[in-house]
Amino acid sequence: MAVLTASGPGPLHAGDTLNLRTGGAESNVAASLAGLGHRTAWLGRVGDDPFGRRVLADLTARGVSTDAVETDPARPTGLYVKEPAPGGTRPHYYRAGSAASALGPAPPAPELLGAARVLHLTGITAALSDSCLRLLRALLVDRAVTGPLLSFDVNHRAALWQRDRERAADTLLALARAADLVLVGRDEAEALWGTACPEDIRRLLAAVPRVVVKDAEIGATSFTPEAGTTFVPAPRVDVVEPVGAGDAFAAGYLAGLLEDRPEEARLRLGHLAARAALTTTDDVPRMPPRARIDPCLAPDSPWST
Ligand code: KDG
Repeated sequence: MAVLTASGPGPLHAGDTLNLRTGGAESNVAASLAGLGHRTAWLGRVGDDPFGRRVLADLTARGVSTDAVETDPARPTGLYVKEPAPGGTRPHYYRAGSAASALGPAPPAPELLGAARVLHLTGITAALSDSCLRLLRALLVDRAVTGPLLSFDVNHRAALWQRDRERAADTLLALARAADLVLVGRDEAEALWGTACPEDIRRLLAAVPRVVVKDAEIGATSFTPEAGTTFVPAPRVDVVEPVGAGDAFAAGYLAGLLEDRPEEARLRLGHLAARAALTTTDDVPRMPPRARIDPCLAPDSPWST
């Protein structure tokens, strides 16, 4: 989707200038993973319009394959506007009836996934339309594609669920429980399911083999079959804007997983990628070069080189 970000502080109605960028949780993850040196593709839909062309150009420039993206001549590219708000930003969505909302319900053809090792999905897509939700159910619950590890970031966006917390909670829990890897914020687990303790969240997700619970500036806890429980505190960072940090964390963690690194290094890579996102108003940060971050992946190593 396209993102318009106010270029200064203060409410949108009082401003003059908006910066045009690209956002959207799944494509953010793909772009950051590409920035960390991995081969990625985004399977999405855009309109045949300037915003759609910009999204495709930005993702291509970041090294993400957009070969499988569909351009819809009849629907516009999804758009959201970020308004500065106390303690963060307030999103204004213009995506009802967007090209992306017409994704699904049929799963992607197997050849589009090729030999992908990870398929990353998020709860945002589930909230976009009935066909999107059916697509996510087909992929996660019915396992319509076999091969890739199914990674699911809960990514609860209350505004996209018309603030119907109960529907969001039930739907997102059922999807999460069907995934191979779940990433979830402690705050969103509390808001959705009334469960804030990482061990309780892990129990709630029942049979999911890999669970990562993120707790903002405190740190992240993972539960995996190989390493059991692993906690890595977050590095200190002067936050410019939090939007996109969760996606960057997911990209870092997935990079560590794809590189078969020890669990602590996966979480560290997640934190380092998230730190890059926290220091920019863009939803997708530029990833620091691997030569700078790889020395920080060993246990107890400093967070900067
Ligand atoms: O995680 C960042 C995303 O939330 C942002 O880029 C846009 O997908 C988006 C959304 O719906 O909020």
